[in-house]
Amino acid sequence: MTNTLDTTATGSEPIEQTRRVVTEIPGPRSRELHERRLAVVPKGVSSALPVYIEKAHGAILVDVDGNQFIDFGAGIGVTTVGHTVEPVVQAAAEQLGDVLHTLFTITPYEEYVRVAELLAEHTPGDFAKKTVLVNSGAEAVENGVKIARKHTGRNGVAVLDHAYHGRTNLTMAMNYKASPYATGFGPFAGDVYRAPNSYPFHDGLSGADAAKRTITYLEKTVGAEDLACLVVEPIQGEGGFIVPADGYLPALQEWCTANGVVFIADEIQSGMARTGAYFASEHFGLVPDLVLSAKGIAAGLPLAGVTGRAEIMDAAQPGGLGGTFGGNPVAAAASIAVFEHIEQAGLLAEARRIEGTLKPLLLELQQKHPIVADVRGIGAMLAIELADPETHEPDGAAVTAIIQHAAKNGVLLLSAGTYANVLRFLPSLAVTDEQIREAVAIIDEAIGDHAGKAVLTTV
Ligand code: PLZ
Repeated sequence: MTNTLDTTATGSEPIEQTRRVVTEIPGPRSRELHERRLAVVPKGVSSALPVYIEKAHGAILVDVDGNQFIDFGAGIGVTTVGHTVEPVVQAAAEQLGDVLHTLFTITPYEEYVRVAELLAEHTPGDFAKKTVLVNSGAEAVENGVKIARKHTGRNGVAVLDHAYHGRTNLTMAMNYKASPYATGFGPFAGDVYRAPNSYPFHDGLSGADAAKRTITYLEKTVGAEDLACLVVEPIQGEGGFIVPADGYLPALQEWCTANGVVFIADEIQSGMARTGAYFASEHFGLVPDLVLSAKGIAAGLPLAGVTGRAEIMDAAQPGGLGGTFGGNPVAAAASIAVFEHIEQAGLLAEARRIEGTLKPLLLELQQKHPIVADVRGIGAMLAIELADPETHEPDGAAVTAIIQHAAKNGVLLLSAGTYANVLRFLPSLAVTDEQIREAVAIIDEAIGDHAGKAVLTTV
């Protein structure tokens, strides 16, 4: 099913939706650009695959050497609707010519209001909701915490093991992993408490038992009366696409509600159609007090939001929330088009199609290669964990080998997990079944090679 998607809005040549490797990876032009970059961009900003991208469309990235990659990363879950999808490009282009910026807190505009209406409509819960728009996921987390503190008059922020919430000062303190996100960057924000999570593959606990462990920990080490909020990712993203055991999240939400703790769902990676629902909270029957969204809500333009119960959102004093670029008109116009495109193109069903094709293939890989120790995820947010099948000792080297092999063969894959031993799949919803099958065949080959080498080195 090779197709060529329309790129009329960009005026560029259509990009054939196939992988094509025409040079070594990275190619000569990428290597040249990389040299220039090393002179002017600090080491702290690294790149997983230093091939320099010139164009993208649908599920395909085209680099400066003419190589085409099937993109299983979507910019870490941002171009969920596909790269440069025509109605989104069109909406942003039109907005560019109308008005680029006024600052909503000086002179407002309709696009911001419309995005707030759409988020109110599509986040779980049938009650009055309000939204503040900001620029990035971390900024949404920061604002969610600000609002929860103001509403409750409490300071404590609870997070879970293996969480990831961003790179700002407060969010560095909320992440599980110190390196590379926080090492050497202290002092860190106080009043952040990290509790055990539910990680079925490793803890083997039922949802009820895992929730009991989390709640007991928070009650003993902080006390509910000092907690403003509990921030959870319904499916943990950077932590390794960890799907909690059944009943875990509802039990946490119930405890929050009973104790006046604001329950915040960080849906920055799991949200916006990726899992076959607008927000992953729906799969667990959650109705969060606040939902944090970013990444996929504007298909690549910088936009993020905090959406929640009107009475909580209104706790902040006039002038207490804002920022120069938050809810920028072009990003907001793109976001409106994203919502419309999800409906018109039936993208929730596409996420389910992707699960229907990819998950059985991953389960086959597990049958064939014992190192594929766990297969998990929902919709187009799937992962395999590579570990010793008996001891569950993580095998990050296997993930690195697979990613390198895939890149050389025109498939962009990303790792995840506290031990970098999770291979995550978060393609755009434009990825075809054929592209999925090609990618899995390449992974299969890479695991075989890696396992072969592992055997040779131990002989
Ligand atoms: N919350 C759940 O996944 C961003 C990080 C990329 P920003 N995850 C990708 C990197 O290495 O910086 C993320 C997330 C969850 C918050 C964030 C933060 O979102 O838009 O990157 O600030």
